[in-house]
Amino acid sequence: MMTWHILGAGSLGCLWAARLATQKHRVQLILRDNAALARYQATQGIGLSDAQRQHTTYYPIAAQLASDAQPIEYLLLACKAYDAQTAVSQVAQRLTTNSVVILLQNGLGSQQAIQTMLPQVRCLAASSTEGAYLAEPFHSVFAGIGHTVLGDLQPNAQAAPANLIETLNTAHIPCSWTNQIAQDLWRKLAINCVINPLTVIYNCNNGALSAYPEQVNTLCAELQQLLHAAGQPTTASDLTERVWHVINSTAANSSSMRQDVHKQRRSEISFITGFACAQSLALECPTPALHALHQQLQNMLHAHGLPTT
Ligand code: NAD
Ligand code: KPL
Repeated sequence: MMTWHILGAGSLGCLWAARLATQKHRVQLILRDNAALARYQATQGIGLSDAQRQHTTYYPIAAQLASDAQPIEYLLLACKAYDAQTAVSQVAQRLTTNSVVILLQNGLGSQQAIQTMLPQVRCLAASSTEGAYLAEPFHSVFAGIGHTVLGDLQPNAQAAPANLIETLNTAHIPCSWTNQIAQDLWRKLAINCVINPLTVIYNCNNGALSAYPEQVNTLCAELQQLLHAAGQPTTASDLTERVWHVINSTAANSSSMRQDVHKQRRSEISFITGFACAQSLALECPTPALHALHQQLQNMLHAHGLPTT
């Protein structure tokens, strides 16, 4: 049995917590403050429902604060990218050289910042296609079956953690290991850089982007240059085809960024187009259409009264 700490009891944190608890692992939620702890203790525990919300199971998982003294063996960081560094710094003193930290954040930038903060700790980045949302606090709805790829942020750090991958699959968290997680993260980032902002700007589902082929193709061409400059030629080679595939295969979906805007929630823009624009400057690889898109997205977020970073 493993001991897991889950920092961020939102959609994905609850989804992972419930499945790990089912396998009798020792799971602890780490909540923000005493008020959150009191709100959680007034519930029946973590709720998990199927996509149709026909069945809900409650899991009486233990909860604590970041200030607890218990050392952390496996830490699942399940907060948004913009909260990740602060959240990790609150538990950093509880991590040891034997700890493993799994980073679920979307986009790029937060993972590297955390590995830099924790040079002695094994940090694994995750790229997940699972989908979940909160029906209410501490109650997650498992909306989309998917798969999670995990890999070391520090290249060739150690042997693949076969026991971890097996444990997660046994807990019905479908996942696999890669020695090249940067490739998966960059691919998802590039796809998100095209689809997410355009769906916000045109306020449309993913499939409706087929009405803007020139804009999509121009952005893909710039991102291909950026991927080459960033040492990701494999991801660059088929980016345009992949973007069109995602547009068509998720035609009826509303992108995560558009959902954030509709729900008046802060987006992860700084870790998507913001990160890509910063890389284009750092690598001296001009991406004018991407910069214009990022600026237009910021204007749009500002108009909605939302943070632009
Ligand atoms: P969420 O907003 O539902 O949950 C995040 C939780 O973290 C919130 O409850 C928040 O209060 C908590 N939190 C933040 N800072 C904290 C702190 N310092 N201490 C304690 N708790 C803290 O987010 P989510 O949808 O679960 O997404 C998490 C990450 O996973 C994001 O980067 C997202 O893009 C990515 N992701 C989500 C999905 C999905 O379907 N939800 C799918 C793939 C990737
Ligand atoms: O990952 C996505 C997101 O919405 O963030 C895409 C692939 C764009 C699917 O909607």
